[in-house]
Formats: sequence, C-alpha cells, structure tokens
Amino acid sequence: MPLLFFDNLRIISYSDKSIEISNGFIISGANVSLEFEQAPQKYYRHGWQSWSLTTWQDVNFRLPAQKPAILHPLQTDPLYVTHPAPNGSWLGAVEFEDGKVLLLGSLGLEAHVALHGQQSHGDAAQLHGWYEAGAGDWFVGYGDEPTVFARYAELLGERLGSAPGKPAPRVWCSWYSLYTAIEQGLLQRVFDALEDLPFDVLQIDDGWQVKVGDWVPNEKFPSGMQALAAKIRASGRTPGLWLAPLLAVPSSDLFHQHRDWLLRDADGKLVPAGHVWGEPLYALDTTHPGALDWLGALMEQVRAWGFDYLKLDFLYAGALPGVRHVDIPREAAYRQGLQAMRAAMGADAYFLACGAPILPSFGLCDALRVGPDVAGEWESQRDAVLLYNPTTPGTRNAIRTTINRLWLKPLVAADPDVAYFCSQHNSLTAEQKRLLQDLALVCDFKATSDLPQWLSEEERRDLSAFLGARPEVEQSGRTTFRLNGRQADFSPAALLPNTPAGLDVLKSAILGWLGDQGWALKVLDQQGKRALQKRLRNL
Ligand code: 9PG
Repeated sequence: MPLLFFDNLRIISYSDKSIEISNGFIISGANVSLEFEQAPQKYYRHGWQSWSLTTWQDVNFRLPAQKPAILHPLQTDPLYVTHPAPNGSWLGAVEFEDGKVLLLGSLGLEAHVALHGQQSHGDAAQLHGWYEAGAGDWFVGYGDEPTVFARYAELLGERLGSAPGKPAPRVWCSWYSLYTAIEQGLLQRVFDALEDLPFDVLQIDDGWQVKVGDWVPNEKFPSGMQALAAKIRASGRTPGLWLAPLLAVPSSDLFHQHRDWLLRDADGKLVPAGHVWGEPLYALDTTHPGALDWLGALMEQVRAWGFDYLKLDFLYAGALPGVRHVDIPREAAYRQGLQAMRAAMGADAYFLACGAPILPSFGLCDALRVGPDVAGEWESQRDAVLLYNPTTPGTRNAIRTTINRLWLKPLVAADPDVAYFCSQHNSLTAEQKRLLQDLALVCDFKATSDLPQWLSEEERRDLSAFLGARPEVEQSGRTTFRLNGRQADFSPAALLPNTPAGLDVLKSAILGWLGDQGWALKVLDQQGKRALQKRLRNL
C-alpha cells in the first residue's frame, strides 16, 4: 500500500498509483481513502449544485436532513441527503489545529467525498472518496488553504475547462422585486426609470413563458419577446432572458407531447425533480436525440429573438440519477445537454448557469451561481431554522455558501446573486445590505433587482456608485476581506443556525410534513402571488 507524506502527516492511500506534482499528489482509483493520525478540527462540505450548502463545519457536527424532502432533488444531491457522515460532492477537506488543510478532490465527474472515523471515539480520521461509475483521478493537497484550493482549481481547469474570462456585465434582473408578476408594460416602465444607471444587461426572469417547458411568451407579453429585446437593445443595453430548459411541468405541452424525453427510474416511473410554482417538476433526458435537438432549437430561437445574455436555471435536473436513453453516467449526460445548448447559442452569448451542478458546468458557461437565492430578509425562521434548510432563499444562506466557494473564481465568473439597495419591502439592516453589496464586489459580479421607483435619492446614488466601483480586494482571513482598505467581515453569515431543540422539534416535524404535501405548497404559492400583487399595486 503506497504511502504519501506531507511534512508530519502520514497518509495511507488505498489506490495503486500516485504521482507527485507541485503542491500535492494525483492518485487514481474508484475508491480512495486518506487516513491521518492528526485529529482534524473542521470539515469542508461542498454542495452539489449552485444552491446546495457549502461550508466549513465542526468535524463532529451531523447535518440533519433538510426539510421538506419533496425539495431534495431541487436543493441537494438527492443520493446523499441522508448520508450519516459529513460529506460533499467531488471534494472534501479537513483543517487541522495548526490551520493547515488537507484536500481530497476528484478530477472527474460523479464523485463524492466523506469524512469517516469517530473523532469522539479516538478513531483515526479518514477522507474517503469514491466514483459512482468506474474509476478516476484525485488530487490530494496539503498546506495553506488558499494554495491547496488554487492548485485544485488549476487542475480542474485543465481537465474540464474554464470560462474564457469575459468581463461580467452589470445586470438588472426582474426576479427579486417583481417575481412572476412581470408583464410587458410594467417592465418597460422600470427600464425607462433606470435612466442613466450604468447597467449592461436588462434580464427578464421567470414569468414571461406560457409554462415551464413551453417557452413561448404568455398573454402578459402580447408584443412578443423579440419586440421587447429590440426595445432593450435600442436603449443601449443587452437583452437577457431566463429559462429552465431541462424542466417540464405536468401542465405543459412539452410534458404531454414528448413523454419519451422525460427522465425515468429503473421502474419506468418519472424521476421527481422537485416542486415549484405549485406543481411537481420533471426532468429532460439529455441523452435523447429528440430532446437534444429541441434544446438546440430553443437556444437558437431565443438568440434569434435578440437575447444575448441567457440565465439557464434549474439545470441540476439534467444530472439527476435515472435510467437514460443512452446509458452514460448522469453528470456526463448533463454535460452533453449543456454542450448542445452552448453550441446552439454560440460562444458569443453570455451564459449564466444557475441551479447547476458545479464541476460538470466548467468550461461550458461564462458564469455560475455559487449560492442559493438571496431574499429581502436575513434568515427565515420557518425555512432556515425550523426546517433546517440552508438552501432556502435568504441572505444569510446565500452569503454562507457563496463565501465558501470563492476558490472557483479562476474557473468561472462567480455570481453571488443580486444585492439590495432599497429599504422598501426589505427587512435587511443597512449592514446586512452592505454585506451583500460587498460580496458582489468581492465576486466582481454585480446585479440588482431593485425597482428605480422604490429607491430614495440616496439609495439610487449608492446603487450608481456600486455599479461603478472596482475596489482593490484583499482577502485577510477565511471570511474577511479588505475592499480598498475597508474591512468586510462575512463571518456573521458563516455559522449555521442551531438545530431545532425542545418544542421546535415538534414544530419542525409538523412543518416538514406539511412541506411535503403538494396541496400545502399550492396554497403557499397562491398566497405568495396575492401578497405580490398587493405589493405591486401602485406601480
Ligand atoms: C425563478 C427563480 C430565479 C432565481 C433562481 C431560481 O423552490 N425553490 O426551492 C426554489 C429555489 C430557487 C429558485 C426558485 C425556487 O430560484 O435561483 O434567481 O431565477 O429561480 O423561478
């Protein structure tokens, strides 16, 4: 059994090949284990897709399965959501008492890492990595966290590709103010009121389409999407559009007309892809030639309408476990779908991947959302605390995962989601808003959904200054930065809430049960829509 040595750390590797490279080793195998005698203090858990929890945690902390279960396919890798040990997708790392970090990270797809060994029982700890299908290579690195993660990122770029480094545009996005209540006239009024604010892209989010799956404009866009894109273009900006091309809801024509394109399990049942908009979600099988052609034609269509910035969302659906038309591993299948869409949209389109599995998206998109959705509140008591769901929309959840994913920046533009400036319809404190703005500056990816109609004069000035700013960014600690010398400390977002205790255990169980009921989700969806209409009445 070959041994690897890093300073005073002895590693037993069960694979049969190891190559020493600068700052680490490459080993290969379907199953690898790194055993170490020093006791690790913290574990780095890396989430599967954009929204999935990514954080440093105490090695002894056992993350409860987040609720509700109906959302697992849409928020986590559903295969591992109940895995008992600390675990994560493709990579895992531990930190020792002296601050040194040991990382085990796959250089291929469909891989997972877990931390084994009961620290409290004095067992030697082990980082265990495995490939779901076949064998592959792994990077093993030890040393300072930034050096180790940078080396891993470099190797991933060599194997999977990286983004061409187009400068990230400054985006106005319709989602976090108007949600699905967008319509042609309202959007036009908002766009006009932006006046000279320096946005590069005006991006129309969810709400323009007839159905998720039927990508034609609905009755709220009577002039069609081409006309709206032309108006945006005439104002000197780039038109952007949201789509969830790998999903179909049961009320869509796509779902009924192409049942053979839908992802199924070994029993022939449709694979659940989550539940949104009061309906269950299903996924396209991206190995089906018919589906691939359709995806290509869809991308050509939206480019022909005039949209050059595409936010493709809920992309995880293409990589869910299932039985496919062509029997290839799930992330390879996803990558094939993404390749077809990229080829059809052209290299000149700006492609933001959202809700996307991380490693399989490298080299194919320009930008990647690296955290869950923000919201006008810091942390939802119901979702983040009682349901213990770190993926749910909320500013604290978004900052936590994003701040732990900044090592991805050399590979792809890291989208931290929008920042807020206005105090209307928003319960974030000035400091919390500032933190989100600073995160955008650290990521160098700036977006907002704030309605110019809701901004005070001062807030509008702040937004304008933010869009023009490119401060010198220096990292001073894991979650602390200096922006032009000014301190930005993201640590208030980094901790996880305490797990429910006492009476909250009961509340959590009841809420979790309710959250799994389709009817309850439908009621919530309708309530949300009514509240939104009320909010937008005077616009
Ligand atoms: C549009 C939105 C926005 C947003 C995306 C994505 O139910 N859910 O758990 C859930 C998670 C994320 C989500 C929507 C629902 O947001 O991240 O920017 O485009 O879709 O629907």
